[in-house]
Amino acid sequence: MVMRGGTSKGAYFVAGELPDDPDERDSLLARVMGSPDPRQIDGIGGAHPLTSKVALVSPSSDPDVDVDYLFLQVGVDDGSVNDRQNCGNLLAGVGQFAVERGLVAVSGAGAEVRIRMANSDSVATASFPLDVGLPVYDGDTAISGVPSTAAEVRLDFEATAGSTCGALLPTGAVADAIDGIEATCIDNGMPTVVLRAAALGIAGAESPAALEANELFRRRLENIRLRAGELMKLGDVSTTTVPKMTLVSAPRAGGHICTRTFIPHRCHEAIGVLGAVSVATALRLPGGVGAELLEPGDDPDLVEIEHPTGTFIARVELADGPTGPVVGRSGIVRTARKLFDGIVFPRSASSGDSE
Ligand code: NQM
Repeated sequence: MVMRGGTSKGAYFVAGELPDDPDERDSLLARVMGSPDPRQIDGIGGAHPLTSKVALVSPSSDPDVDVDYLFLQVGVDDGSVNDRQNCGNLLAGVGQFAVERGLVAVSGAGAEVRIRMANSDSVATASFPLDVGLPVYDGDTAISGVPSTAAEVRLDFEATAGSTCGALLPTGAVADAIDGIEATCIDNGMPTVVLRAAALGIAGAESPAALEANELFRRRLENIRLRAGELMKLGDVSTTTVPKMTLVSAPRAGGHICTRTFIPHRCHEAIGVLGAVSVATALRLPGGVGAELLEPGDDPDLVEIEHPTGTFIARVELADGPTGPVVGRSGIVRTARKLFDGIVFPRSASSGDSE
């Protein structure tokens, strides 16, 4: 099934219907998407990291959750298939997909599906409306970056702090100097490096295309990322899609902070879900890089993040811990839609390279 999940789009499969062998499975998924090829012309991928995604969903053996969800990022240009990150946007469609495929039993006017995000071994609950046992996709909820409205999907996260790196602040500090630039390296569901846009000589509200065209800036950002990956205990991140890089500046459009995020080589048209939760957390920590640029609203737990196509509201609850703030629950609102359900015809594994 092809679904839009939040501001991303991907192919959702019942995990057991794909080959067990990970190499065979990954080769198949790359061919399904049409990778490697910058246009993904021979597959169903959309020629951008945000539309070259896969969700594998299976019934869970853990009685505390309903389904397991493994996210796989398929590299557009290189055909790599990577499980080193989560995706909170595709997560927005996992509950509905599980209902459509009969993986969970539901009844009544709404479903609450508990989902284990296998990439980080953390749990999210997706709540969405039902009609006669099937998901309702139509609705009047708007999210920035999607031109049409749809039914609300609420996602509530548990224990996301340090889910990939082992600690909320994997370097042990709230701020580090990397290549002479101050950064907060954080993992509240997505390993992310938060930097002040001005420290890198940019305004911070440039278009994704303008930022991607700035070669010097991108090289500098990548050097910082490679170093941050080591400091965040992720090792050599030259071929992985984490950490993400978020540049922050003062808000311009009525939000609380302005962002531009690299995921990590393309500039996001919006911001990722767990990426947004991680950025909001960094900005609320005393000493977090860019915290002084945050112009909070009445409820300090709600951070309205400006991005290239609008704003994203992340709810992050912090509490006082023995050695400083500890992260409580977090949550966000998304929408998702079933776009297509059918049979995909990947090119065969033996099909040659024409160049
Ligand atoms: O951060 C893109 C997206 C994402 C990830 C990325 C996401 C998240 O927008 O949870 O949703 O950062 O590669 O789908």
